[in-house]
Amino acid sequence: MPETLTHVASGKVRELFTIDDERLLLVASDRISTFDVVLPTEIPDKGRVLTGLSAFWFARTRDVCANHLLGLRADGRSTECRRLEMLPLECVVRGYLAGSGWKDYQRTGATSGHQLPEGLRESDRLPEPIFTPSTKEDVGHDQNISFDEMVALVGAARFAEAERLAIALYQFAADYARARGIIIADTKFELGLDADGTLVLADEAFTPDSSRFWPADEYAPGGPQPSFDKQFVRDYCEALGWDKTPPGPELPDDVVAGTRARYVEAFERLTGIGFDEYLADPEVVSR
Ligand code: Q0Z
Repeated sequence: MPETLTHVASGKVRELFTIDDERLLLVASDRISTFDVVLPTEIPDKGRVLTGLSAFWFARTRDVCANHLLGLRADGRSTECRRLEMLPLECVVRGYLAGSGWKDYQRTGATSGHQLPEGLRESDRLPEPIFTPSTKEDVGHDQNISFDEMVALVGAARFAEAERLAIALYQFAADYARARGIIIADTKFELGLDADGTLVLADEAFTPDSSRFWPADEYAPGGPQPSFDKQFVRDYCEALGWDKTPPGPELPDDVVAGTRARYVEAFERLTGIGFDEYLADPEVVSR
């Protein structure tokens, strides 16, 4: 009998449905965004790559932090997960100086209350990873928030626990990826509370959509780094002279094929599992 699911939320490239009171279905599409705009052309299998990678990390980090994953569906892009009470913040961890962290540092020498050493260059590795949570904004960019604002939102004990978990998760994934030629410069994820009040890793984890993935063999601090996954798309868009306002441009076949290959390469390098094996049986990443 076909299931009827209630749609509860749409992200730029994902959809969320209710299965029942306890369970949600998270579905990753093949849509791609660049410069914050979703493009009209899809990247085949992108949603499967991201779903498989997330499930892989959930399995590998389960001793670091509990997670929401109940199971993967045979389509490889749908995750059944526990419904949690989500914390009202995005957990961001930065191991390298990029994006808004770099912008803040140039202006103030600090980011989100973390005073940083002088003389750092764009994309430099930080002395240690830092927790720089942000608010969830319905429209526009998430806003960085101070320590005091965070504590007001979730309380001091929860904040401390979220920070400890977030740093431990990042350390694990960044070390793992670095040994496989990928720098995870920073990452964003969501934590929720289960009925027992335990903090649980939810949503997606350490995918190229939720993190900056850089090819380690091209790492050259002192400027921006190429994106492991989206560089062909960005280069194409820059060469077009598109003004980065919607609608975005259609992508030509070679850019689509090259980008798909980069996603599959990230999956295979990180998991050590062939992507065709994943397509045949998505649960291979969870074992
Ligand atoms: C995640 C999101 C969207 C995809 C709510 N396990 C959970 N329990 C309760 N809530 C969530 C989760 Cl993952 C939850 N999001 C973010 C929105 C598509 C993910 F539209 N929102």
